Amino acid sequence: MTTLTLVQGDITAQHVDAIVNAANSSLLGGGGVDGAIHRRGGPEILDACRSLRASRYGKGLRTGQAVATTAGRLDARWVIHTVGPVWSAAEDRSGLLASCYRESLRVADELGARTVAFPAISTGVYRWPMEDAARIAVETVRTADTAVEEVRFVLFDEPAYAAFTAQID
Ligand code: AR6
Repeated sequence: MTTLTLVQGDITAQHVDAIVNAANSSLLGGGGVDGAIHRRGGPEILDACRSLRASRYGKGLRTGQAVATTAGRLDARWVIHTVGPVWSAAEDRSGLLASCYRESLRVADELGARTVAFPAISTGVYRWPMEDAARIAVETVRTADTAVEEVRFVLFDEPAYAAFTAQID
């Protein structure tokens, strides 16, 4: 049984086995939660991402996929980088958003991570509406076949926290 917990705050301050990053396919950093993770985690994470680009991910990480690196100076053992879909009103990309959560948990299982913190993937720069993103996130984690014991959603602001709370209650 996986326990779902909700926290309002900064994901880079969490003490967990793995912190999930809402990255982009370049794996070379960006703004939002990605920028915060690299800033607080230090250059070791970017070095590891560059190595991945030079080896297995020459063309970048595809949307909906996930890959792990060191967590550098963060209070975690790993960062799991995943690439959320950009919101589209014209096309249903919810399968790709669900895949981010499922693939991140699959990678967490491979690593032996027991506690995993997720941000609200795709809800910032990628503009996914928060209520819908919260529904997909909670549904996917609830139905995932994983040995992870705690999934912690770390929501940056009150509207995000409220949207996730509405899905859990
Ligand atoms: N802790 C927790 N949540 C945060 C934090 C934080 N420190 N900072 C922001 N958020 P975003 P995306 C929330 O834009 O939409 C990057 O440039 C934020 O309020 O970080 O998946 C990447 O490199 C929002 O609810 O990720 C990509 O290019 C959520 O995290 C692109 O943005 C996700 O917002 C990915 O866009």
